[in-house]
Amino acid sequence: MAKHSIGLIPADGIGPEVVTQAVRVLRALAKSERGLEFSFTKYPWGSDFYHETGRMCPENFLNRVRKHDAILLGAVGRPDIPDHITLNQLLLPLRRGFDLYVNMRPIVLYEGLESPLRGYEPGDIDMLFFRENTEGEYSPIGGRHYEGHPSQMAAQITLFTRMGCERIIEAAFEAALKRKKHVTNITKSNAQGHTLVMWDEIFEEVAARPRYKGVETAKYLVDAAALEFVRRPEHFDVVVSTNLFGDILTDLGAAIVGGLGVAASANTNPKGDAPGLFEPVHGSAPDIMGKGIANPVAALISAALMLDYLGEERASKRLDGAVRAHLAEGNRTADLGGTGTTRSVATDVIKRL
Ligand code: GGG
Repeated sequence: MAKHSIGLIPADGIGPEVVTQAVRVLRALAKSERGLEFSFTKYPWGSDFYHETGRMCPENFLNRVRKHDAILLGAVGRPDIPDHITLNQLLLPLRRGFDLYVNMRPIVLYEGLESPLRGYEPGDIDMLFFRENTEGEYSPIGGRHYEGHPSQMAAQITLFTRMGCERIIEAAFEAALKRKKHVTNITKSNAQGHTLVMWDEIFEEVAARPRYKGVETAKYLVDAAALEFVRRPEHFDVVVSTNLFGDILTDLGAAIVGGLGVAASANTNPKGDAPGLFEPVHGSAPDIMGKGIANPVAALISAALMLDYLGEERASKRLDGAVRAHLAEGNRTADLGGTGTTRSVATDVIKRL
């Protein structure tokens, strides 16, 4: 137990609303958990900051937040600023700047929630997705040429390194050792015969290590994987994929377990010392911003992942349990069929801690 320094980047849209409630819940948890303490520092970065300064965050932003033990982020994006600016000036540089190569996203059909898939009961869908988070299709390498002219062109290099592939695949296998000893590899190596064939080869190499003896593997092309996520999601446990495929498949994963309101994520570097970054998978949802009805559950589960990362296993389990109890019995927000508000959901979770 220690005092944990948490950087808050609530950012845009419903981000500040869900982060405010997550902080309320964390403070309540600290009050009832002996020795658990937090200090929170809020950073006013995001789209308002962009309108004031021309940038989503200051140039030295990584140094400003490096001192924290972890960072809790809300959501990034606003309709009056192009999405490629908001994302490429804040969230992606944070992930890359701190080399947070693991984007771990649980996909769980919680008690009380209904899957749009027929015949699935709570617990039937329970995956842990490992999305590569620093390179691949999101590599910021490329440019535009003759912009605005009929002959204009654009190129964006999809860069995969041996180190990048190996370390995310290793992270997936390490998780599999603690779960059902099963890893599914998802690529598109029939079409992308250079990069993703290399990825597949590295997957096979890692799978063959004595340490992972007994871990079963499966392999899908991303199109077939999308089909199988809908047809038989129970066949997936630990899943590993590339940056872009992982981004898309985890939204599909969220859809089959109740929506983005419950989709949490952890961006970490298990081999480094930079702070982990925890964020709901959802975006800024400008259509419901300011109405007080955003679902804070994804932010709360992200906070539980953060506690686990900080070594606060007991507190993490308590928070996770309280959120699960809320989903099973409480008045959920409208996206999950209830009439609860962002604040009332957090209050209910606090009562159940
Ligand atoms: N909650 C973080 C957020 O705003 N995500 C929106 C988004 O577009 N994310 C893209 C990504 O995760 O790569």
